[in-house]
Amino acid sequence: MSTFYVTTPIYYVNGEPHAGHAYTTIAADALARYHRLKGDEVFFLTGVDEHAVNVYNAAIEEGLSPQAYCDKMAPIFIKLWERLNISNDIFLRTTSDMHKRGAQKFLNVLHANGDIYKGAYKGYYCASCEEFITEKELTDEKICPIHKIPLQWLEEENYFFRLSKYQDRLLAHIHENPDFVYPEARRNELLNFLESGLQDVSISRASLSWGIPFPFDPEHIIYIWIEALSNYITALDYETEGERYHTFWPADVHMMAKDISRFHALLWPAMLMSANLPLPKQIVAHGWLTKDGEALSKTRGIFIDMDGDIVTYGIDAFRYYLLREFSFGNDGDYRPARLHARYNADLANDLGNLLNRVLGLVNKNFDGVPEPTTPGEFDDEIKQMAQATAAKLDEHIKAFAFDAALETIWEFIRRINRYVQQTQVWTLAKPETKPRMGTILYNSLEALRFISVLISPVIPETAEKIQEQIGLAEFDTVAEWGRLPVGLTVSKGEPIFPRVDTKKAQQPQPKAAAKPKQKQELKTTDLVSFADFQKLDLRLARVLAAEPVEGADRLLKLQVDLGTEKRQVVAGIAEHYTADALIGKQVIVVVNLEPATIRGVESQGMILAGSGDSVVLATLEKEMPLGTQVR
Ligand code: ME8
Repeated sequence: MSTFYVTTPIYYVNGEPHAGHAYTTIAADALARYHRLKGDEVFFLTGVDEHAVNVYNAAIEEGLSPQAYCDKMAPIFIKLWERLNISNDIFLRTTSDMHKRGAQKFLNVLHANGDIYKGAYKGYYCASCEEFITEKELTDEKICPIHKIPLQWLEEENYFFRLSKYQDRLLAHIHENPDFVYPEARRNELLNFLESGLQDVSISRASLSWGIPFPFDPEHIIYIWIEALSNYITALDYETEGERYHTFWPADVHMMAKDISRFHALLWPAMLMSANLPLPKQIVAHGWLTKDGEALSKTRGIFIDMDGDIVTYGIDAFRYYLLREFSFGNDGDYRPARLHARYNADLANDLGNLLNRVLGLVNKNFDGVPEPTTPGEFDDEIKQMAQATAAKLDEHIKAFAFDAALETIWEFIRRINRYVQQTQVWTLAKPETKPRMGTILYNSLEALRFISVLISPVIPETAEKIQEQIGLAEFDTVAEWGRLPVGLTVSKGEPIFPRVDTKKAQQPQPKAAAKPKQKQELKTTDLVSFADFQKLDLRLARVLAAEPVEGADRLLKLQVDLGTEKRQVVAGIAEHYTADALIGKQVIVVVNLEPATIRGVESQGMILAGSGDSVVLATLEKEMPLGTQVR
């Protein structure tokens, strides 16, 4: 049996997943389902990337520990994937022990093979890309070209990975394996980049504590990209090199958007070369899903109302629209009006009406699926077209052309509609033509069964509904003509895509009601020692000045006076306090927290507050001198 291992990126948990993440995950899901249909043994990975600086900062903004924040966010991704019918075999969290142990083992191997050394690094860093920006990309404003946020200047002693050593082997690999990077545009971009020369990359951070420690120097944590990329093998339990690892590595397809193809097509293969492991077979990068021409972004707050569209049109229509409308390698603008049009034309009209019409005729004239006793005009053509459609579909899926794949299936659907029309089957109920009528209806039902198999990777729920309605008790996954048993009782046929009228679709979606915050349970496990508690240095301070943080609705930048010194602190309280209302207040500050840069603004501490449905600042019952220690 062939195997097929497909992955999505593991997504940062610094915000909730949006339609861009859904797009990659649905495409990978369609691939995984397609390969299962073909009989391959499939392993489909998705998951979350938790040790990032942007995740740490988001946790601080919410006043949670990074781990507690990740524990809150990971289930949001899991729930969305369940809702979207994603058939992943694993949901990898990088805070899991399996991943941590695997990542450390991998680093040990690179070290043992002589590809890690110590050096000093200086440069501008984007906390959202988690990458140093090269001289070439740096603008005068020192703004990240992708996220449009201020870059941070970083200077520290780091470990480096000898990426430059692999330049020639990478070039050779990409030249010798034309399908390694898909599509061609990305491949050319990478070749250009490679030809301009690769530099070694810094792979450790000494200034951070949120991450996986270096196995041979616990003062440093592993740079997020090195750690994150290794997830593709740690998820197979690389640490113990068990059966799953031997069955599925190397991966068949790493899927992602073009933003991160360079990490996957250069850094990751070089790391694998260093470890003497086989390389993934294909790095597949799709374009950006945009809204009014701008890429969706958690960092920049550009979203699509995916939830509203799913409520109006259903999961399958949403999945169908994403894969049918956009050409995989190119950018595509998400337009609710196009989703509406495709829903009515392709799903409700072409497919839904065909099913209804055929079931109606069967119910009116026969007792279940009729026998195909009387071949006639068009029958052979239809049968041949069914097989040809399956073959073309295979070609398109191999080329990641989901739009062409669906168009091919829809040509067949429209052909069956024409067959019903051309044969005027509804006029054949007279005794002398009834056997022919039965044959045409059998062929139409068999075509619908055949279609349901072909569409099942993209719209699995619809595929099942179709087979249920034509009377099959169990889903038949085989795309071979003539498998539909005669005599099955067909259902009356509920519309599988009820019409959504234009007015309803155009109404603005009601905003989801704010979810009441869940009461946090008191923790009686994970106790901390008194000594640990004493490590916290809490001090009384007074707010001297406060102002909003540009581009962050929830944040305020405060200047506080601790008696002996003044500090700047960023607090996620702007929805509950105006800047003016804070000035002069006494507050309690955690003063020995690692500094963090939140939305480009440095925060040198954290303010304590009660946090539930609202947020209320903590203070002492009476005023005391600034700098007083709070215990
Ligand atoms: O980059 N259009 O995580 P991330 C299409 N943790 N796809 C989009 C998109 C858009 N507008 N926005 C996001 C990371 N995506 C790292 C990955 S992997 C070892 C580590 C999808 O949360 C797309 O797949 O920023 C893109 O590559 C990915 O989300 C980036 O997710």
